[in-house]
Amino acid sequence: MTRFTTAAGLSRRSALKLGGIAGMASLVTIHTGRRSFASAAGIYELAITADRIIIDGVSSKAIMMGGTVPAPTMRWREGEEVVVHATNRLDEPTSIHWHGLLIAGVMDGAPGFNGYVAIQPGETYTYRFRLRQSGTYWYHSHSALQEQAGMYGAIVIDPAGPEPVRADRDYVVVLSDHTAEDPMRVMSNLKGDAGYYNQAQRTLMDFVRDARDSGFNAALSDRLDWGAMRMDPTDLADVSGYRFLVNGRGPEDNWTGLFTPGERVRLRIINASAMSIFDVRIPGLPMTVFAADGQTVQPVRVDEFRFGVGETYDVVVLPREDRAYTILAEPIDRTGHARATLAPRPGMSGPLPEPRPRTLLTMADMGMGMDGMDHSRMAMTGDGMAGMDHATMAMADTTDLGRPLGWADASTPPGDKALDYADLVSATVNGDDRAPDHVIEVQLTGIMDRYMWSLNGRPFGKDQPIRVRQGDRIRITYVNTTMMAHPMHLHGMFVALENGQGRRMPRKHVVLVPPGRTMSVVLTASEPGEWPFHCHLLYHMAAGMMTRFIVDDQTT
Ligand SMILES: [Cu+2]
Repeated sequence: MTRFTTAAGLSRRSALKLGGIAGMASLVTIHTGRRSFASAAGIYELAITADRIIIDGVSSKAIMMGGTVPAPTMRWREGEEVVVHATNRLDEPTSIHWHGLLIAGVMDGAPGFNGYVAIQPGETYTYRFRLRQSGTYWYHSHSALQEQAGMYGAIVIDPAGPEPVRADRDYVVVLSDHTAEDPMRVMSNLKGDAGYYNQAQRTLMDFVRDARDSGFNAALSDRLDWGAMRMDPTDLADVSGYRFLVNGRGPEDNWTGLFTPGERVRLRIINASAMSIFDVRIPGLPMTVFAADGQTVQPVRVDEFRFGVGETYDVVVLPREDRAYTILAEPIDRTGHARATLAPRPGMSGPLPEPRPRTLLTMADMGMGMDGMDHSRMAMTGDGMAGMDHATMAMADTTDLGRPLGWADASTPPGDKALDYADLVSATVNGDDRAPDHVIEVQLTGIMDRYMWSLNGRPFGKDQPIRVRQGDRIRITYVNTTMMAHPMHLHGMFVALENGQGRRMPRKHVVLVPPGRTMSVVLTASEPGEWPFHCHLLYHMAAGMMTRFIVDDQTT
């Protein structure tokens, strides 16, 4: 019997070798005696267990699929039929959702939707589906807060035809956030006091400094505005105290992917965190993005990108030097970092850049900017600012305080290129280019201090499901009325992001909608069913930021 280590971190060659072993042997397994994960010719046995993991030398509780965090990488081939027997060894119901896969509703794995029922303790559920796509995806629990506790893993589907890019190495890079706290406890802390984890609240000293820099009235007015909305201008993320992981390893564990200088290295970067929006870069190594959410896009060379929970990017990098490079992912609230290394030999580590500053959100992030062109809160400070040149003030404010202003400001150095949604151009022409029959406005709503999150003001359970007919062409317009970004995820179908790319709009399963902004997507309602439609920030979804997207079957 062959020991199976998670394929996250295997070079393409080893993965291929492993695939060969899996093909010959009837079974590969880990955790001898426990059989948490086993596979034989397209049939997988996956046990869900409560266990402990060690991160940076510290042990904490976890919920696992297949005995590891992240769960074993599923390496499949387009066109293949896959069978997964998932056995619940927890003392609570569980589920596995195949994020981004185009499969029948009952196989999608979201309890309460499409006739799928959660897997009860001791039970086994058999998933069976044929793969009609290729690319990088992931899978995770859709029950309670189990995803936060470690129930996530990568899916790699090799195309039936040629790969979009050639690569000598192929690594999965699963980013996640880990808390030693019980996720249910985190939720109750948030419910009790939504600012519980906000350790960077603006203080009286900030006020005094603002008053010194921009005048007492301006500072006071700004302060009053924020107070009136009962929000805090640093609320970029609402849970902190996280340790950020790459392939289940902490920054000190330093997951390492090996390369030989001059090789082309493919990284399948997955944001599998519960709550963290990351800025990702590899200092000294530009990345060529060629797939977004598993879908091939025209190559775009970037120095960094920001991505929301649930999104994936495939990039290729060409490390030429005989040295270690650091893969760095900083959450936007800058409460830490995930770090991994690409190196020619094991045991190396690259330079670790200084942490970037935390940005200060602005009134524009509340959708109250002037003409949508000025990201500075100075533009909205009211009476004290009458008659002043707002643009000048904004500039002065930014440079004087030396602090990034506005959600979009990732502190990207001048001359560096950060990926923008507008850069994503589908490699193939969109199949359906009909104008939308219906426009559905979805307001992203919340009352931060009570930790109530909802869509169109209605939390899940009191929601008004969205109902369309199969074949309909739909535009969804997201209106984010909150000061947080929400990664919006529709199950069952891809949406095309209206990013100005005409018939080459990128197809996505998650769209990150910035605070205070409006964004739209179009889709063809091709898959009948009752699909979950929700914010992919786990605690937002749990608090009610979800609804049903019902596609009525027109064939019956
Ligand atoms: Cu949200």
